Amino acid sequence: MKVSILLPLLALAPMAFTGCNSDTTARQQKTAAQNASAAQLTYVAPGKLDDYYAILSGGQSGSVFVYGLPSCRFIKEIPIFEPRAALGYANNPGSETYKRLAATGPLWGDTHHPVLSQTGGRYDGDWLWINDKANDRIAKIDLRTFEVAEIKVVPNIQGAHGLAAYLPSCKYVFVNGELETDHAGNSTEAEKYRSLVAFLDAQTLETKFQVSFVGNADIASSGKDGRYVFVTMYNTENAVSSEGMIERDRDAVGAIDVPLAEKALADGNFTKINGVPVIESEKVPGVLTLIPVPKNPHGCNVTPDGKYVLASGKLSPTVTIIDTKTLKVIAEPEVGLGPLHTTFDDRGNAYTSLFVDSQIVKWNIAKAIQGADDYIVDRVDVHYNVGHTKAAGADTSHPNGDWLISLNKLSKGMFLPVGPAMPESQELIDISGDKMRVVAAFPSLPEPHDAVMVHRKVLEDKVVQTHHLQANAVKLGEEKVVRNGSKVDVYMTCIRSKFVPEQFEVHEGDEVTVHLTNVETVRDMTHGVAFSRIGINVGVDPGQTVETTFKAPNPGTYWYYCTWFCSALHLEMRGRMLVKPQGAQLNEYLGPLAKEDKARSVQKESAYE
Ligand code: K7E
Ligand code: CUA
Ligand code: CA
Repeated sequence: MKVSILLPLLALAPMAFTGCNSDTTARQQKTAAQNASAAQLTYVAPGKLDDYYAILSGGQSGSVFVYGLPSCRFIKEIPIFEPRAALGYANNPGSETYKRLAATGPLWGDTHHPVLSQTGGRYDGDWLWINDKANDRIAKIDLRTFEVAEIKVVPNIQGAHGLAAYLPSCKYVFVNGELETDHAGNSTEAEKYRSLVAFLDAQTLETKFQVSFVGNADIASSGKDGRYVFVTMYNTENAVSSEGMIERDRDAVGAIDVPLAEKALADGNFTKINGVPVIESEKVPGVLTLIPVPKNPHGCNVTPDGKYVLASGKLSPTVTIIDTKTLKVIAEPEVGLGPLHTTFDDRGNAYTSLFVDSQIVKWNIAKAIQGADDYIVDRVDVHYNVGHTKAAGADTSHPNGDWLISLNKLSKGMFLPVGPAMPESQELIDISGDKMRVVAAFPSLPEPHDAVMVHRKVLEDKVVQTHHLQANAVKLGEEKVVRNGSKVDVYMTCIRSKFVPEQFEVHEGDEVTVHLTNVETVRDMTHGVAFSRIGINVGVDPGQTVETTFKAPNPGTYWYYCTWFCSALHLEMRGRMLVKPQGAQLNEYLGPLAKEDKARSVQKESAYE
């Protein structure tokens, strides 16, 4: 039966295609040529370095991801708000990283907006800030080491969302409270709800002051001249239901006059709430100007020249262009369905992500302001449902104008199926010509919201090869075991391929703190130490000192071993913690195993004969 149905179809098939055969071949050839040239653009030979660092927020992974562009190679995850045992980050209650994180809240976070420090309108490669929307924390990452340098809680706020650096000085980073509460009285009455924008010292992350108002603040962007910062507000209704939040036809962009807020602060024109000066917008006229824009705006982006702030319409197919000096709306060009975020090149063009259309639309800002018909320059399909989009250097006054990434919410069938949940998808788009061109797609862990792209040249000389030795570093030859009642401190070093001490003795139930310094002086020689059956692992980079504390378990032998494959003797890089019963006699640690001990610890050769 099958054969009789299939045969006529097969017979017809060649005929059906004869008519367009040459067309198909031409098209296939063209596609192949296009693919080959796209592949060439992203090809970075083994051993060669990418031009850009792309730093993607990790969303509910609580971290940030570093990729190399244009190769789209994954390079590093920087854990921030979530422990990562492999990297020895915040997974041991005795470690400094754990104590710092746990002191600020839960061991999980939701990172959205990576922000790079700038000097003179350019990225300077010093600091990266990122928010935790879920637990109202801001972290600062030192780009010399790509490690967390500081984490602080922002008081009074809930839903710490939009984050930006106050330009041009970068003396503050400011963060928007997206979720409204009665932060002054802690009541549950919605009529009393307000939101805040918090200004933090960019270095210490202490909250210096906050501006409070009715409504909410979503995405943030700074003017370039030290006057206003801008926030989009989608809930000017101050509603508590999604229907209520879309009641008004227009919501607002809020412009905060920072020098005026500083003056209010100096004049004592504020209320202190939980130790933070809070300036109520109603009491300081001009500190917050509301500029009406179509309902429920989302993205908020200041153009590289600082002249305009663009509010992406989200529920409106428009982007609102606002003059950053007069705070007047000067144009409202239509761009497509579901505009979320806008980014820039160095030639006066804006690129807006269209969530509903699954497109990036390129449009010319000057033409849109003039009301010219041809302000839309190009559109390109992305896969699928793009959130943020970001071009290289786009948050500075000097965008690079060559690459753009599209951070897509859904990947559907883009990658090998690995179950119902698919990875998030980023697409790399060449924006160097008139036409945009998608040249690559790469997956990532959930769920990058935003990204920053910084040229390699800004960072490559800043990144250190080894950690600078800290005051608490254990020096080679100064290893020791210090006992104080039931507290035992083990000062340990490691270098290929040995831990010193290679053994130490404790009593059952002792509180053991291991201070471990990696005394290597060459880059990349990371060691780790795992304590068998105790659930402890730490990673320790060259020059770094880490600490970990645990309770000594039941009597017995507990090996500790290196977890980073560091040399041919990596497996031999291990030592013993000898746990003895309470009250048992303990041998003092007298330095590396003496010759006689070593001899004793090795079986007689005859045993193998
Ligand atoms: Cu648009 Cu948190 Cu930046 Cu996500 S927000 S997309
Ligand atoms: Cu040290 Cu492996
Ligand atoms: Ca609204």
